[in-house]
Amino acid sequence: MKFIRNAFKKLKKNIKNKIYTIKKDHLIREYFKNNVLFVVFVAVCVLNSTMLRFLCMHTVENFLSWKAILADTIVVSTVGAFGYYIKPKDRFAYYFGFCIFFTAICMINSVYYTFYTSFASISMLSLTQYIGDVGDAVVENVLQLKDLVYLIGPIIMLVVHFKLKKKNYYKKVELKSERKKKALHTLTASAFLLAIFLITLSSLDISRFFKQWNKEYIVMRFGIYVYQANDLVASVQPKVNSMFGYDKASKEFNEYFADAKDSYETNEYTNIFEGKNIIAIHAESMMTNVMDLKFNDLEVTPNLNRLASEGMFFNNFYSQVSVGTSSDSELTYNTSLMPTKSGTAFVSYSNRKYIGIPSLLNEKGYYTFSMHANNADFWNRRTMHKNLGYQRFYSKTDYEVKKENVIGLGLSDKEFFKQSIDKIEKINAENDKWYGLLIMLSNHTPFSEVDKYGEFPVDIKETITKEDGTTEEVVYPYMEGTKLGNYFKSIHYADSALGEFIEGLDEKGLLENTVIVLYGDHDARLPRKNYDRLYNYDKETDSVMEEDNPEYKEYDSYQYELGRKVPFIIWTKDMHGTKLNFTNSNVMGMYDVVPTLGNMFGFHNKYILGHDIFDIKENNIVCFPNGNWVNNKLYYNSQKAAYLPLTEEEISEEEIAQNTEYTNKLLDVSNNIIVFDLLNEEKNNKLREVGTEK
Ligand code: GP9
Ligand code: MN
Repeated sequence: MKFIRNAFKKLKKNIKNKIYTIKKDHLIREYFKNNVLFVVFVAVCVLNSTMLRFLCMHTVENFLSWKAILADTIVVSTVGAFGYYIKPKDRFAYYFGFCIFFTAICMINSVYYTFYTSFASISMLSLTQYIGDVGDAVVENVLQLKDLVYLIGPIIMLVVHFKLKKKNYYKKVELKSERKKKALHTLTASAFLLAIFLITLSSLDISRFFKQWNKEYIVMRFGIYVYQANDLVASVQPKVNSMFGYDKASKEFNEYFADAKDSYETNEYTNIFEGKNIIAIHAESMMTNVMDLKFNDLEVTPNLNRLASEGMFFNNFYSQVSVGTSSDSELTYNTSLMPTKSGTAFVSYSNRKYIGIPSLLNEKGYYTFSMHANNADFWNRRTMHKNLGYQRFYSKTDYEVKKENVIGLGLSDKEFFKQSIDKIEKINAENDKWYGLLIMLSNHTPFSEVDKYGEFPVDIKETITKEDGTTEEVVYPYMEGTKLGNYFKSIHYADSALGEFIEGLDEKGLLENTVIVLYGDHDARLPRKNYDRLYNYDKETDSVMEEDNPEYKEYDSYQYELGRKVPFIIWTKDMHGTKLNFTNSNVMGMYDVVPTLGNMFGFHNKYILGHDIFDIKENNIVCFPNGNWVNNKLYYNSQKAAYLPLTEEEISEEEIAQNTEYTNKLLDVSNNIIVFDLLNEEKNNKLREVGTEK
């Protein structure tokens, strides 16, 4: 009896489900029937953008990226919703127009990606030479089937259109209120999808979206249409910024540099390296405080330490980066200008005039080049390196990148240096004097590929003698398994790559007439709490000491800021033991590099913000993009309007106020130089002429 009742219940449930499904199917079918144009429009545009991603980026992450599909759907359906305001007879033109527009975006990016392994940017179209390049590229590439595949979207739309026409679909009468209702319903649905999309965004997604340089990531997470809109805003922003305040900016600029001289003050380092080749090493996330560290008596950075002890070592040197990290570091190193207040100079202001070290060396007959085995468009380097004066930029496509040689973002530093030596050897054979910047990559956050860094335990090993006279080795985990510990392993790897590079250069005789210049580009960007365990490890309990422990060393926000120093080293093979072999402890910033090196190599730039360290000596000041500053006497925090004294010396309030004012002025002038393109004499002369005509 019970069995029959159950069977009956089951049957009833099945019928109910069936009816519900039929109803649902019916509803969906009805919706499709009435909105076929909109549905096909959304489907083909989303399909195109999905195809673009799949054909360009062959990573699992990309294939699984439903967020991009969602974002594309939101964009296209929002655009599509407005189509409902149009009468049915004219609606096709609207959808077809936008379909062509979205298809064009996909096709342009598809072509661009083939050539540059990156996605297109509207801002670059303003550079005429870029249009030339892309123009050629399009012509050469036009026959590639994969770029034409997107035409399938408009073709499908046309087929659907003719079918609908036959069925008199466009003759349907739709009341205005009905059309409005449809539009609003569709917009509501898009808004609902948008809410879901926003909830799922991670902080990394958001930060990369605003920083805008990691184009592949943005396309992978936000889809090509959002990427292109974001890119449009980024391209327009600098124009808006530079529309107002030119006169004031230009006046302040002229006042600021009114007394600037056409040559540096001479000192004992003037022209000491004139005519020598230069290899500058941009050491990713290399920090000075690591140089003092040892684990089980082994130095974390033995090679860096050797260079520092044999050459000129500036151990109180700061990088002055903002959100543009590596690129900001390159900007300041090359031009002595500070990062911009909004956006980044490399991405948002790449069409401004810059006076870079390479262009100054070009004038002196040097051949100049840069090398970085990453995608050339990262941080917009392809454009900016040319702008700074590098005659040749060797990027990822110039290197052989085998899968087994990849660490983190790309080719491992060891392999990068190895392959670079061959290129430098050739350059050396073909050129009289040369200057190259080599940008390292492996020691990059999140420092998680520990198995690739090689053996370097960051634990504490102790040998204990027991009562019976036998010995035993005890291991305390210490920094093992921590983020900072992994950073030490990573930096140890980078250091050993550096060692191999120097050795390799020497073997080829490339160090004979060459000066090595090395700078850390910025700190490891690890939160302050990571340092607690390093300085306050209690091995007995394998934990961090309590703050009330008398041995507890507080690593406060000032210690953290001071700890962000990066190494700056100038080294030659034969410097050791000479009067050029010393450590300079005066505070120094990345913006002091141009004048300091300029004095040694004999190149000069009038529009610099830093000083020759051998000229300004202990009176130097390093300003940071956030308004903080540091000199030999104190570190000043502008947000808190508080400071940490660094010496016993009395400091007057007046002196602090003066330095703060100096910092603000310097940041303003620097920002104006970039935003208003004030180094572009031709442009400024024209503007001045227009001004006087008025
Ligand atoms: C990218 C590399 C890292 O090519 O230089 O940049 P970062 O994340 O350090 O700014
Ligand atoms: Mn960096």
